[in-house]
Amino acid sequence: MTMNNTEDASELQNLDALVVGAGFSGIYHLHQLRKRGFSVKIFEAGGGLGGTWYWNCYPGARVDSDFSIYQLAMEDLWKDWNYSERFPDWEELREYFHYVEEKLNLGRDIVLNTRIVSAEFNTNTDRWAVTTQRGAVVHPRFLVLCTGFASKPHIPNYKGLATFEGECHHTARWPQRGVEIKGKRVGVIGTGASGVQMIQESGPVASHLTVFQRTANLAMPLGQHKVDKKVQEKMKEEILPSILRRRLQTFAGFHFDIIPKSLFDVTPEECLLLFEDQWSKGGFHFWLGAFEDVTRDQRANDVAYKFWRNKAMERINDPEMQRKLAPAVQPHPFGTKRPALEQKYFEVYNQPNVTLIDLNENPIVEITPKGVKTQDGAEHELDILALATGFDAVTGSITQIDIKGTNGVPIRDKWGGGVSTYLGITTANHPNMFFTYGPHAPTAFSNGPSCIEVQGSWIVDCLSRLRSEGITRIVPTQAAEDEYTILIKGLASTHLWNRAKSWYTGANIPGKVVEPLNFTGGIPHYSRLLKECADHGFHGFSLS
Ligand code: N01
Repeated sequence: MTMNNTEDASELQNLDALVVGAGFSGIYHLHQLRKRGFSVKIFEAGGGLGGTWYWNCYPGARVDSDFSIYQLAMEDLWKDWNYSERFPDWEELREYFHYVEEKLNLGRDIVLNTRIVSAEFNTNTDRWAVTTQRGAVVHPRFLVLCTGFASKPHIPNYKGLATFEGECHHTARWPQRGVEIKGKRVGVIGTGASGVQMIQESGPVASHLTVFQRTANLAMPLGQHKVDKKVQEKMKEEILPSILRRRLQTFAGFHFDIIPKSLFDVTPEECLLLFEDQWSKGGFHFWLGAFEDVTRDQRANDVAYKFWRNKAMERINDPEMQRKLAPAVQPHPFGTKRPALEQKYFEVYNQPNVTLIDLNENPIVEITPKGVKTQDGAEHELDILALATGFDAVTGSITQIDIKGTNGVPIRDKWGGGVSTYLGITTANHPNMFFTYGPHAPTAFSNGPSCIEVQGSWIVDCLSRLRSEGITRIVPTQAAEDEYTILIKGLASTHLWNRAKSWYTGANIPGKVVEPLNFTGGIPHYSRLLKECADHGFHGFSLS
C-alpha cells in the first residue's frame, strides 16, 4: 500500500475537501470527489483502511449485514469481488478494503495514523483550519467528517481499573497483534453485539469465561454459511444490481423490508408461521423484516418477545441461566435495543467453564490486580479482561474533536444540551462542514453502505453545484435546523425506542442527554427530504 504518510506536504494545504476517516464513507467521498476533479485527501487516525473494521479486531468480530449488501454499489468494485461467508468477519472485510484501495488507487490520497484534534472556520477565506495531533494545520474549503457512529469507545469508570495485572482492552481498541485467549481465564464486561461475539468465541477455548451482564441481549441467530464463488458470479449476472438498488427503497437499507401491516391483522397461527419463517432466515429478518407495529405497539412487541424467549430457552439448560439470559419480564421492548446476531451464544452458557454474573443482582465493586471483585465479596480472577462496554455513540465521534462554530461555541458545547442538525448532515454555525452516518441520519437503523451512499451522493452533488455556481460557503439556517430537529423527535415518539436504555438515545453514557439520536423514518423518507432540499435550491441553507 502506498500511503502518503505526512500531513505537511504543500499539496495538502489548500485542498478542496478534507475527509476524516477511511471507512466506507471516507473512501466513497474520496473516490467520488476525485472523479469530479476536486482536490481531496483523507486523514485517518488508524494505521489502515476500514474504519470500524480496522479498530474492531477482537475475537469473533464480524458484520451483521448480508455480504451482498455490505459493499459499495459500484460495478467496477463488485464485479471483481467475492466474499467467502454470508456475514464476513473483520479479516475478510479488511481484505475488501485493501481490494478497494488498490482498485481505485486510493492510497496516494490517504494519510494514515493522523488524528484530527481541532478545526476552526475562517470566515475571511471560507476555509477550515484543521489541526492534527502532531500540530500540522491544513486549510480545506470543505470538511467532511466520515467518522462513523462508533469511534469513541466508552470505558466505565471502575475503581482500580489501572491496577489490573492481566491484559485489559476495550473491544474497539483490541491490539492489532491479537491476544491469545486459548487456555486463559477470560472476563467479558458487556453483552451488546461486541460482547456476544467475544463471548461465543471465548467460551469454547478459554480455561474459564466469566461474563458480566447488565442487560440480557435478545440475540437472534446469525444464519451463517459459506458462500460459493460460483453462486456469487451468478448473482452478479442476474440479481445483484437489483439488490443494490433495492437497498435504497427499504426502511433500513437492506434487501428485505418491514411487513407493512399490523401483527394483529393476521391470525395468531399465521403470525406464528411468519415468525418461524423470518427466524429461519437468520440475520435481522425477525426484526427489520417483522410486522411494522412490533417496535411501535407494546402489545405486538409482547408477542414477538414471547416467541424470542421460547427460542432462547430451548437452547439453555440451567433454569438459573434461563432466568438471567431470557427473563420472564422483558428487559426492554424487543428490538428497541439492537439485538445481536449470534452463532453459539446461548450454548456457551451450558458449558461448565462459564460463569454468568448478573450485575443487577451483584454489581462490580472494583477491579483488582487479579481480576474483578463483585458485591458478594467474590474476586473473579482473570488473565484477560475485555471491556465490551460500547461507545459514546453517534455524536461522540464528532464531539471528541474540538470543532469551533463561527459563533465561537465548540460543537461539544453546542450539542451538550441536545443534538441539533439540519438533515443529519450539517449543523448551524459550522459552514462547509458535513458529516455522515452520524446524528439525525438513519445510521443506527440502516445498513452502513446504504446510508452512506444516500448521504455521500448528496454531498458530492452539492459540492459540485456550489463549485459551478461560484459559491464558497454553505451553512444551514438555525430555523431549518430547529424544524428538522423537531421532526426527528416527532418520528421517534411514534415508536417504543425510548423504553430502552441504549446507545440509540445516548442513555448508555452517564450524563449524556437522552434523546433520539437517529432519523427513525427509514431510508426512503430520508432520501426524499435530501432530494427536496437540493431540488429547491438547497432550501434551509444560506449560500454565499
Ligand atoms: O456496544 P453496546 P457494542 N457496567 O452499547 C454494557 C455495532 N456492532 O460495542 O445493555 C456494566 O451495544 C452494556 O450494558 P447495558 C452494533 O450496531 C456491530 O456491543 O447498557 N456493563 C451493554 O451490554 C452495536 O449495536 C457488530 O445494560 C456496562 C454493553 O456494555 C453497536 O456497534 C459488532 C457498563 C455495551 O453494548 C454497539 O455494540 C459489534 C457498565 N458500566 C458492534 N457500561 C456486528 O456487526 C456498558 N455496559 C455484529
